[in-house]
Amino acid sequence: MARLLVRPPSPALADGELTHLDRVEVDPARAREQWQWYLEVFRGRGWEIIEIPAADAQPDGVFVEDAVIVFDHLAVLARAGAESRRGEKPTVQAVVAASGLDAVEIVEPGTLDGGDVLKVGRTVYVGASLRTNSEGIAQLRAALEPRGWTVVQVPVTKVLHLKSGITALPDGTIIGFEPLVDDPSMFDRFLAVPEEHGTAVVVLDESTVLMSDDAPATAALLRGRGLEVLTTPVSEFEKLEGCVTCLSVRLRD
Ligand code: CIR
Repeated sequence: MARLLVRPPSPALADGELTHLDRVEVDPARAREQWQWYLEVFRGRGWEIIEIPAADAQPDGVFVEDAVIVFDHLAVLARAGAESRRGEKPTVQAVVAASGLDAVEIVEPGTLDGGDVLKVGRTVYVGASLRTNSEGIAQLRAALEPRGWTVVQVPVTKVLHLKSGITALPDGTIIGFEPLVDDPSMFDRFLAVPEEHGTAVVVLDESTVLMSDDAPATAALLRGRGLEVLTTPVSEFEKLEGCVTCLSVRLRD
C-alpha cells in the first residue's frame, strides 16, 4: 500500500522562512483545516497516512518533503539549507528508521532541501538554489548513481526550490510557469502552464494528479490532456512559499 509521510502544521507556521514573497497574514486554523483536507484526498484513494510527530517549535516543519527524499528503498535525509529548519531532522529520522527504508544522510558542508529534487523516471533533477549547495548535490550523486539513478543539476535563481517552478506529469512531461523557470530548454518535454500556482502537481497514479485549487486554467489544460485533476486549497502554505508537493513524502511500493 502507498504510504504518505506528513507532519501537522505548527501553530507558529506564520513565522516560517520567506525568501521571494512578502510576509502576509497566515491563519493557523485555516492552515490546519487545509492540511486535513489534503490528507483526505490521499485517504480517499487508499493511502496509509504516517504522521511524523508534531514539531511545534519548527514553523516550517509541515513542509516534510524538504527533510527526506526517497529513491526506491533508500531514504536520503537532507541537511536543510536554512539553519532555522535543521531542528526538523531528528523526528523525521526516527520515522524513517521505523519505516524499514535504508538511509543515508547529507552531511556538513553539504546542504540539500527535498524541494530541490525532482524525480522523472530514473533521472533526478536537482536544483542548485539558495538552499542546496554543490557539496549537497555531490553527496546526493554519490549515493544515487551507483544505484542506477542519473543526477542532473539545474540552476534555480527565480524561486525558492526547483519544484516551486517545475514538477512532472505522470508521462514525464515537465510542467512549469515560465517566468519562474531559469532554463526550460534543459528539459526534453516542457509544457508551459498559465499560472504560478499551477506548477506543482503530485502524481497520485498514472492518470491522476493533485494540485492547488488556485490554478483553474492549468487544471483545465491538464484535463484537456486526459488527466484526472484533483484540486485542494493550500493558500496558507502558498503564502509561505509552500505547495502541494512539499506537504508530504510519498512512499510507493
Ligand atoms: C521555507 O522557506 O523553507 C518554507 N517557508 C517553505 C518550504 C517549501 N518547501 C518546498 O517547496 N519544498
